[in-house]
Amino acid sequence: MREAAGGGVLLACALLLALLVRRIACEHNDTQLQLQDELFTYNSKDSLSNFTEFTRNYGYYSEEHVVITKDGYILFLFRIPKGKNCNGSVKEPPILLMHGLLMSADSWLDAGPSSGLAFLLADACYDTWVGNMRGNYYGRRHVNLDPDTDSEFWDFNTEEMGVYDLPATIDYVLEHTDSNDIMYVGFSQGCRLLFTMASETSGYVEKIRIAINVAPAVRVKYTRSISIRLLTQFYALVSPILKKPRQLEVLQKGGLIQTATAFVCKDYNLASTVCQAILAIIDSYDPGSVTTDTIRTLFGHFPAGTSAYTLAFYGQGSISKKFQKYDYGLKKNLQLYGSVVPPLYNLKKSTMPIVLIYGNNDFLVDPRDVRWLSNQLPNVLERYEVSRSTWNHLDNNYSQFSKQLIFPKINQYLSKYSSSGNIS
Ligand SMILES: *[C@@H]1O[C@H](CO)[C@@H](O)[C@H](O)[C@H]1NC(C)=O
Ligand SMILES: *[C@@H]1O[C@H](CO)[C@@H](O)[C@H](O)[C@H]1NC(C)=O
Ligand SMILES: *[C@@H]1O[C@H](CO)[C@@H](O)[C@H](O)[C@H]1NC(C)=O
Ligand SMILES: CC(=O)N[C@H]1CO[C@H](CO)[C@@H](O)[C@@H]1O
Repeated sequence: MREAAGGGVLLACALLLALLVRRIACEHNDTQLQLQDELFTYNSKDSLSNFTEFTRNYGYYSEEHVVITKDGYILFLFRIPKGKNCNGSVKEPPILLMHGLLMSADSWLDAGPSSGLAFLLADACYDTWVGNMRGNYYGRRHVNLDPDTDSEFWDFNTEEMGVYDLPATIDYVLEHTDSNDIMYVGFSQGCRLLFTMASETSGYVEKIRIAINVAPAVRVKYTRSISIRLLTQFYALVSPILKKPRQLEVLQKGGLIQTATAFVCKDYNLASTVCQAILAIIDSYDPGSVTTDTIRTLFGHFPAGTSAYTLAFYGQGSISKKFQKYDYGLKKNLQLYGSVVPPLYNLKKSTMPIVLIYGNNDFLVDPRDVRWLSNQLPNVLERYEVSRSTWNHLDNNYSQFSKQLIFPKINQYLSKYSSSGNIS
């Protein structure tokens, strides 16, 4: 059984890498592209409801807002002003949720009304805003760049998300709610952006009353997931030679991983073994936590797309073992930073109250990196380890936001830092 799973892992891994390499190598081959496009269309039919449809399907009222960043990116921002099961008055200040790498606002709904964190928070009477970063399917527009034809659109990594997208989103929420600050809940990359923003901008730390960081992907020195190391380091290596928009946009919805998954599961008759294995190679294995049906759901919203440079940035981080700025190579580093080596981000500037939540068995965000982060930050209220020994990173999709394990801890701090508003 173990060996079969091991074989599946290798097969899946080889397939994903082969497809990735082939995609880049065959970019000029029109026949190849047409073939891929057919596969994409096939998968797109299976894609799930968008945020608005999802919430409304379950009887929740939600709103669609549009944020435009200083550098012209157009991002959808969603809001559930008050949950279906909220009896009392809406609390203040508003909450902003920020998704992880290759995810979107939908990841906060995927587990459904009984465990999706956006639903749980809205039902606990928080004014819940759910953001999106440039590059995913809700952030794939620009005032004058076309993501399909302009390579420049994809010229970003998490630095730009932290410097432009997050501040624009926060300012939008503050303006529309007439608040002075927000409460922030980030998952994985969502936390990285928060610390990037604090380091690289001024005036925003004061706008965060408290920040809850779930599985923060900040320093990634100890990331144990071999597939993620391979994938991100592969992009760190090839990113300088990528030029076309189709090469620079990676892992988009209806894209490569989804195609590969459907392909493997359908044609090799190994659905449960291999699909489970794909999850297991991305993360550690948490038996019984994610069912085959759940896997199909998960791959409907994930991956949601980003830029090659964003993946490359994580690859650089796992090589440099530091939380530092993007490495553009000697010449451009000197120009941009005035030094050959990219400077470190300044975590000491994140002076807002911080809670860190992490899993012991997380192969993407290792507990050792979370402990290191905790020691760098000046204002950590609590570092909380989820009490399930096999808890991993992708449990976060479905299990992490579950009522019993994560929500009570998040709600404990949010309710302490909020007050009952006068809107009923
Ligand atoms: C393009 O791809 C097709 C299908 O895979 C293949 O038969 C053909 O030889 C390729 N052409 C070139 C120029 O690589
Ligand atoms: C979500 O779907 C609805 C109905 O199909 C559509 O009107 C709306 O524009 C979509 N929203 C987004 C953000 O894609
Ligand atoms: C709302 O009221 C119902 C029925 O009175 C109760 O069961 C539920 O726990 C209440 N919810 C909250 C969030 O207070
Ligand atoms: C949709 C889905 O698969 N939800 C899962 C979320 O996590 C809980 C707890 O592990 C599962 O029971 C649900 O099935």
